Amino acid sequence: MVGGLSRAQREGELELHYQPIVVLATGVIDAVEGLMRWNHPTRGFLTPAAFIPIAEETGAIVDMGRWALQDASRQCAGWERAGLPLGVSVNISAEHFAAGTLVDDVLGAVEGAGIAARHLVLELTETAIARNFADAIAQLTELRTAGVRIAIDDFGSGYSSLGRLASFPVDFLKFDASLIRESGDSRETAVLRGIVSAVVAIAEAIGVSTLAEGIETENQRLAAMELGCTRGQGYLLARPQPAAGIAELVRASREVPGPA
Ligand code: G
Ligand code: MN
Repeated sequence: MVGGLSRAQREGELELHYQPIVVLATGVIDAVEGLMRWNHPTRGFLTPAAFIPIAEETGAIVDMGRWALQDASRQCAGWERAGLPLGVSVNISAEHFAAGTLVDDVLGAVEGAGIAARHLVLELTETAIARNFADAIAQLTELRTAGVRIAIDDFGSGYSSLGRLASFPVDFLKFDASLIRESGDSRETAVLRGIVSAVVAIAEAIGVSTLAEGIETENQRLAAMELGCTRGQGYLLARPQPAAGIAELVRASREVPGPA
């Protein structure tokens, strides 16, 4: 399977699906996140959990990441030509920072597609940049100076250092799905939500926009809004899907409802 990854890429078995990101107050889709799918000849559709860890081990993830940046940028250009300017997020791996090609790969994709750099958002976890923090920050700072925006993915689910966060060039915090789930213990849920709501308020006050991930139920959507998150993402709002269906969803979400 491992050797299959570069072959998969050559033969077009890798595909980016796109999951809408919704402004909670209005329902408007203003961005999408690109998510890799591998349409394997014998094993069917594989989600990232099934192949990303192996791709990271073998280093194939760097080529795949470069391809994802190019595909997402091309799609973004297409949506813009269709009159639907849309932010597009791409997930970046730790290996891509270590490879030393990230800045060139990102700027190459932006220029190749002819999109404004601000349309591209790089999603990374705190863990992904922890290994070589100073070097990763240098790369991210260079990209952000060029206009590319940065999101911290799965925020609050793993090891977080507030000190490091302060030196991080960041535009979006994506709060991990576990933070808006109900825990069995209502006191625990209340305490957690108090903490998240305080962090959301600080983030928004310093110009960092917030998003709640993994919204699956109406209660979770309401919780995300009460916590003050600007945006949401999750199966309740929209599933990841091939690029072809996105324009119609975006258009529908942006239609201003007429008078009743
Ligand atoms: O780590 P990151 O947040 O980039 O992962 C996104 C993953 O979560 C994707 O594989 C996507 O398909 C999945 N996902 C998106 N929305 C939901 C949701 O509402 N519930 C669950 N369980 N998974 C989701
Ligand atoms: Mn992500």
